[in-house]
Amino acid sequence: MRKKIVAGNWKMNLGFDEGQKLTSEIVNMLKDEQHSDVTAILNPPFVHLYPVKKLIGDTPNLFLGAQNCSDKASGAYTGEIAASMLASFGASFVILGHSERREYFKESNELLTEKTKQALANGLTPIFCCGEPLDIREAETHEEYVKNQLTESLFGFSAEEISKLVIAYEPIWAIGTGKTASSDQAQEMHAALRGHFASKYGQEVADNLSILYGGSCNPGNAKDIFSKPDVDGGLIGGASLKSRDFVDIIKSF
Ligand code: 3PY
Repeated sequence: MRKKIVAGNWKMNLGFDEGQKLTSEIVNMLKDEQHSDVTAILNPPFVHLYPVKKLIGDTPNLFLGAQNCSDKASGAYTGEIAASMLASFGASFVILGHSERREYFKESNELLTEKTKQALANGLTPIFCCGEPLDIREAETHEEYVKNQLTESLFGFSAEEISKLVIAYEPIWAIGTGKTASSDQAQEMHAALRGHFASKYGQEVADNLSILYGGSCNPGNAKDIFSKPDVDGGLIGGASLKSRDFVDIIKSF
């Protein structure tokens, strides 16, 4: 049985007090309200990691993640944060290859291989993002495009390493635009990507891989999207900044 996961990506939002308030509200709601066996993850900006971790405490099924890590282990790389540091501050997950990092910070498939190595070497679970821009979707070459992202970044890893990943499919045209892929479009891509992993690593590895959908996922559409057999949860942008919305999404399974 693969894990059901809802990960909140705060992106570059919230000051200290706002981050503390949001986390406390989520922790309290999750303690008070029954929710199923969903792994929930908060991925705040780096400066929030430690104080957010303190508030999460021993809340069942609630974990901490970062939004990025360095491709280097340590040393003279001003401004960078190493995967080992994230682990030592209590993170269990790290988002890698979000389309905003690919686009604005020119992160390549090759660089993302190195970041994935660092994350795995330090016991972090990468939430590895992939997804196509609008022109590729319109040209109907999205399946090949996204498979290629995965092949180039990940297919040098062993089956054991791949089993430690979480994949997030985020069509770029649905990120922060309010447009969502329909649940059928999401299912079609998730099934194709799972098939891609199966072709390289075998059906069992592919069947155990959690593949999340991301892109304007909200309490209104989560139930429909999560009902699809190959969708194992969501990577949530804007709606993860509102405690009620985020917890309602967790409860959408
Ligand atoms: C979005 O939903 O906008 C995201 O980018 C989630 O990572």
